[in-house]
Amino acid sequence: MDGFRLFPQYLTPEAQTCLVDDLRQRLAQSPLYQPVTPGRKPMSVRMTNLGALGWCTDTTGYRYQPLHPLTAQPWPDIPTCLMKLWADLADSAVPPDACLVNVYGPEARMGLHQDRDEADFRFPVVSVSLGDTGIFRIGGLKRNDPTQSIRLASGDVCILSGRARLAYHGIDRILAGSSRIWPGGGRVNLTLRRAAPFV
Ligand code: MD6
Ligand code: FE
Repeated sequence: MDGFRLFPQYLTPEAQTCLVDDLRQRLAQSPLYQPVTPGRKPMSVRMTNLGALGWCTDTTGYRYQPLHPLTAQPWPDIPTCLMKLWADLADSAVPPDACLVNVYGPEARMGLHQDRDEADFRFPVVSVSLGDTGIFRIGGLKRNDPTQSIRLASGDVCILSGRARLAYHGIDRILAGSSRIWPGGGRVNLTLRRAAPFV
């Protein structure tokens, strides 16, 4: 689909290790938690955020908010290397203000969804994968459009922009044990976004 871009192995093994160390420090300040959907279902991924705004879900709905729901503290900063990655790849002079961190254990998955809680869909979503490979599925603008399946391995970056910005996508499953970079195993996905309007 037009506007979907994949950059396999964009991050070198050294850059991945550096980012993992960076994330572990930030996650110590901003703990992962298990979110629930507005339909009261616990999600199988654990989540936290970095940046001025974080994407949250609970029984009252989806939203971006400035504070961690459990600690009531501001989210940690987005690492410099991710700000640079956005500057290099996102084709946007406006910086991201939100980075959703999703952590997948061996049984975790993410249902087909659109990312549509941001103010302005002219800004892309940039995704960075670390750790175990995820089987990513991407379709079209309607839930029932045909989909294609793509493996996202550690160090891969993908972008949803333009016509693909509102494409349905999700993670069918994780190939547990396919990477050793995340301590204890698992998959980490970071999605950089511009959540607030740019005025
Ligand atoms: C994941 N990714 O890779 C889930 N969203 O774990 C996403 O939901 C996603 O990869 C927007 C843009 C790119 C993505
Ligand atoms: Fe998404």
